[in-house]
Amino acid sequence: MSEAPGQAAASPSTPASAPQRPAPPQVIRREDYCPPAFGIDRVELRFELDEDVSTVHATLALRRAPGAAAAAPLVLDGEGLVLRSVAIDGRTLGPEAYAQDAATLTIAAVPDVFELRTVVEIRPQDNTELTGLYRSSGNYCTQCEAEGFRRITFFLDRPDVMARYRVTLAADRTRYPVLLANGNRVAAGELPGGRHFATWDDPFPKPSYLFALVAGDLRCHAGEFTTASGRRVRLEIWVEPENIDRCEHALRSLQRAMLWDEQRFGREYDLDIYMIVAVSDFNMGAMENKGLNIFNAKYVLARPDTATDDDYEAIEKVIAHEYFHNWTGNRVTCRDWFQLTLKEGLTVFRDHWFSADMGSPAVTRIAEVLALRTAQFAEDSGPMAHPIRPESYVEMNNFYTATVYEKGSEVIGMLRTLLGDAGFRRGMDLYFERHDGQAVTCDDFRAALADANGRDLEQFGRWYSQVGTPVLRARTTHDPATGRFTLRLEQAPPLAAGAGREAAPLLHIPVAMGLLAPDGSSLPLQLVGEAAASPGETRVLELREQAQSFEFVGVQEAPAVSLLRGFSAPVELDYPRSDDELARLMGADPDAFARWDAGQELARRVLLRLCDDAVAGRELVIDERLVTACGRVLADPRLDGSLKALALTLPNERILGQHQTIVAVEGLHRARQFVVRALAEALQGPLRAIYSETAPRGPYAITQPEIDRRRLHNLALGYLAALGDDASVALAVAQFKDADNMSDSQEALACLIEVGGPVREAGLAEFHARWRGDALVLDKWFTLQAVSGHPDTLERVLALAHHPDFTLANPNRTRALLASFGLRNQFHFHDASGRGYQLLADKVCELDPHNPHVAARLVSAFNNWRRFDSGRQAAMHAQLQRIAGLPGLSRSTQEIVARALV
Ligand code: 0A1
Ligand code: ZN
Repeated sequence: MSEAPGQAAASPSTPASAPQRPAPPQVIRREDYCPPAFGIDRVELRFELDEDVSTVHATLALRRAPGAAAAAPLVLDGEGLVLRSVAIDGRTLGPEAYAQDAATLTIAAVPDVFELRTVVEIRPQDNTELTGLYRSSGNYCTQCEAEGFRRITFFLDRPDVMARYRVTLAADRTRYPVLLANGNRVAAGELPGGRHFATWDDPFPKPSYLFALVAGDLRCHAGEFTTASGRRVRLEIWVEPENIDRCEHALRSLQRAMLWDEQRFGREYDLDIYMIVAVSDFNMGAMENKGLNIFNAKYVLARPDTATDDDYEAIEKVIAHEYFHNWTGNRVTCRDWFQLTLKEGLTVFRDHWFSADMGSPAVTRIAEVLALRTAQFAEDSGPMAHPIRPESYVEMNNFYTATVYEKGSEVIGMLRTLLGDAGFRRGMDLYFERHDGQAVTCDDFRAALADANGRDLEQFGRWYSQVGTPVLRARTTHDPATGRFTLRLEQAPPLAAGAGREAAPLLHIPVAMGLLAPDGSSLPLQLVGEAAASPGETRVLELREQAQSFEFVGVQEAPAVSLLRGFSAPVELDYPRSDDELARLMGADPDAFARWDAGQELARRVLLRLCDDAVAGRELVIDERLVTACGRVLADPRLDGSLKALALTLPNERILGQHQTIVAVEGLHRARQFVVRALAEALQGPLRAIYSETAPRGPYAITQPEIDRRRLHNLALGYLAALGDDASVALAVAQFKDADNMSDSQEALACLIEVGGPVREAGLAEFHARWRGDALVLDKWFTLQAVSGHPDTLERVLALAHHPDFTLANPNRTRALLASFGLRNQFHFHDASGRGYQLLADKVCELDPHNPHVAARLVSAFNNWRRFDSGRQAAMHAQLQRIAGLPGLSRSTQEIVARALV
């Protein structure tokens, strides 16, 4: 995609029969589901790929579904297609036999069993929306989930229509030497006029959203995997020629994921070849097309000098996620799009488990919960709040959300907690046994888990309809005379207004907990009436009523309660405990997640109090307990570097804002900046010592101890640089100059940006000069500036939006600057002048006609506008109204804006 959307002439030359404008937005409801009237057994596609017009020949073997009305017409989905011919059983139909509108092709009279042939023309080079067939860096590629296949050919484009595909691609051999599609390659050869072809056959029936093709000038980094049953699978990572030296990590990640799925879930890969193609222009992270994954290059390419440790981890996770879809999504797919969490929640859950097994379970869990609290909790308390299985949508692409993915994964995690690892595995085995090759529902999944374990999961099923973040209230009483300790748990509806307070049915909530004695030791967990304590230091209480009391015996001294260990349920905890109790948990809880969480709660309290002080104009004074607690963490030999870095990273301003009725934008920023500086001053000695102790001792290595070391090293640098003294700034300058890897280089540059002045300008200029030709690294240059806390960030971002390297045509670049600014920089985006809002709205308006999916995601930055003061509310409201009034606004953006304005 070389054209900037602002200049692109996107409309294809359409003859009179082609649709001119899309149908008005229509709400699709879960309760209206009807099975398809026709099934498709086989699909044969032939693509003639050309620079101007590409032609798609489709042959579909159709049959009327049993029970469908005998006279029901055939209604196929199709958008933006120029229909050249349509034939049934070899006879070409005249225009009177069919009707085409903006979204469908209807053929009134069709036999029960027949062959349909259509020929359509499309113009992939003009496809800026990046769904359907489009071009990226001159290569052809596809993105069909959720409803992109209808932009390629007329079809029953819904996931419960599963068919076998045979696909032939024909294209110029010089420009497109590589021709790929799903399945196994069964033929290839030369064609006249310098063209060539390849035919691919996929033996597994699949829904159309899993269709993929790629044609281009690509290079392959290949490997192999031998399955548990001894089958050899060829693995191919396809990239643009200049990236061939950045594929090894992706390949190794894929091999690890394949082995893990065999070991954990007994699932083997089922084709002879597994291909991954990296493309530069992609709306999302990656796509699990059968045997031919298409990836945003960001989640494939890695070299030590270009990718950070976080990038390496993200690549491993996304590669695994797409691979795991082969069973959870492809072999067993969704009946309809309301069931999206059936494959996404479950596959995220599987990739989380994989990441925990590959690295540190505690670090992985903390990162997951942080992401959940930052993005999903915010979504759940705003206008886009929806259940993990939504009830309605206007544009399906708007429902690839943190709720469906991350909360969906938490719901599966609760099932694992309730059933135990062995029970969960039994349930998964039964799910695959029952439903392999089918398109099913979330209820089918839950039934398999319940049946395999003889468990009643009816009440648990309410999690699929529940909206908002439920509150778990905990209160305790202790009677030293009897040694009885009572924990009363109560569930309450979400705090957010409008999230269904009145009608909140009771949920089934697993609460993992433990008790700590004053000396920090774990207490036995024995309830009244039990013969003995439960094994281990953690037990899972099941809250099913509105309130339940759990009475523990043998508790002589008041314990500290460790609640929601491992974050056993996606709830907001309301448990007013003392700072001392938190400090005890922080120092001694055997559950590393709970230890971190206690520290975060302590820091949050301190920060919120300081925010109040800042707003009231009182002097800010650091709480010594926080300093002591942080000092202890730094000195704790039991904690690895990654855990220390996480523990010493203060809650971000967005999470803090969620704990205020009206977000105090300036107060939070001031408080957080103050605490960072105060901690840096108080802990200067240990921080300097740690910085030098953790200095690199050899060349870069991507091993866990090295990652841990770098994280602590960079955390120390971040604190020291906040002091702004010459010695600390010199450390950042030196690290930036000497770094042999992107983690150290990026962190040093981030510090220089905060420091500002000549060191910032020099660092930015050097980084830009070095990486201007590398899109993924240049994205980092934009992001680092967009998320900065430096006072002139807004001015910078406004200027960067006009930088020659900025373009809205590339989703990664758009996100690097604008989504980073709008969603991650609360202080500067919400600048009281409203200029941040103006910028974002301008860009949404500019982008919407070209890529409505990315525009809709950007506009979500305004979703929580009601949480801010009246001045900011008015400014955001005005921008939302301006966007809503834009003539021809896309269905995607319109849906988000309309919900925000309700
Ligand atoms: N199924 C993919 C996510 C995805 C969804 C839509 C896309 O394009 C509009 C692309 C990817 C996954 O979960 O990885
Ligand atoms: Zn997925």
